[in-house]
This record gives sequence, structure tokens and C-alpha cells, in this order.
Amino acid sequence: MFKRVITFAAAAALALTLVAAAASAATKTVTIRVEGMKCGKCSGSVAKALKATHGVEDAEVNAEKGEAVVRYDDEKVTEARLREVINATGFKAVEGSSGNN
Ligand SMILES: [Cu+2]
Repeated sequence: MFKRVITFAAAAALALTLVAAAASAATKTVTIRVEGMKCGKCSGSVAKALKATHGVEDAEVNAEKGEAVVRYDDEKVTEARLREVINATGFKAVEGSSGNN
């Protein structure tokens, strides 16, 4: 009986550890300022390039606000890489305020 409780506790602890690991592994959201976008086609091409990038899970790009909100797996792609992808579309990822803070 006592042994059974121990086993249950161990299993629960293991499950919690796995959940914690899954939560800390990976998904991040970053807001990157993008200069030069004038309309929906501009933001659309940036979004398309970002979404085609390995590790990007979602990208919302807004031309009026001049920003790209990107959700990505930080084990597969870096923010620096996301900026490169944006710059490669012909627009400019501006250094500076980023992140969710
Ligand atoms: Cu445009």
C-alpha cells in the first residue's frame, strides 16, 4: 500500500517534470519593428517569408503599425535569423524595441 503511494508520487512528479520541460522548451513570441511596409501586399510578403522559415509557427505582420509579431520555436530559429528573413524581403527589420516587455 505504502509502496503504491510512492509509485504514484513518483509518476506524478515525472509528469510534472515533463509538462514543465515542454513549457520551457521553445515557443517564444517576439515583436519586430519593420520599416518600409506600405500596404497589405508588403506585410503579406513579409508574413509569407516568415511563415516559410523553419521554426516559425505563426507570423502576424501589420503594415500600418510597422511590426511583425512572430511566434517561433527558439530551438529551431533565432530572432536574428527572423530579422535576416525580413531584411531579405526588401524591408528593414529595425534593431531596438522588441520582445513582449
Ligand atoms: Cu505594399
